[in-house]
Amino acid sequence: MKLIMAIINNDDSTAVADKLMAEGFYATRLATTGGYLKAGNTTFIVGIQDDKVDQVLGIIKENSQQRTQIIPAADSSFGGNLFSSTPVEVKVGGATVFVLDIEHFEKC
Ligand code: 2BA
Repeated sequence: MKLIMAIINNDDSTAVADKLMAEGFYATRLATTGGYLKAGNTTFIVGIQDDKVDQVLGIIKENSQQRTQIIPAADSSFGGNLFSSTPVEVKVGGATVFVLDIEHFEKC
């Protein structure tokens, strides 16, 4: 069994959740915050059998877009150490995905 942890842009999270539910997967959505931009994102945790990993990754990829985000000039609130005289462009996403082995699973 595997646990997929996928960090997804908030704007894509409803589409990802809807598709996961439609294809019969259980998923939990956590409201999370990126360490660098300090902006909200959504982390999905999905427990699945090994042979379903590709299907779930496909859903995440199909519904997560890469975006360009502009960080305003001289705004130290983004990343804490970022001081720039011109706005900085950062590419965010589609999704950041971790696939972990599950040692034990049960519902008690
Ligand atoms: P943030 O940490 O807010 O990062 C937003 C975007 O800023 C990143 O997009 C990346 O393009 C850039 N970025 C992040 N850290 C940077 C750094 N130290 N120097 C330069 N640029 C940096 P993504 O890579 O698509 O990441 C989107 C979100 O996924 C991240 O939001 C974070 O919440 C999560 N994430 C990404 N990689 C991770 C990792 N290795 N471990 C845990 N969370 C991760």
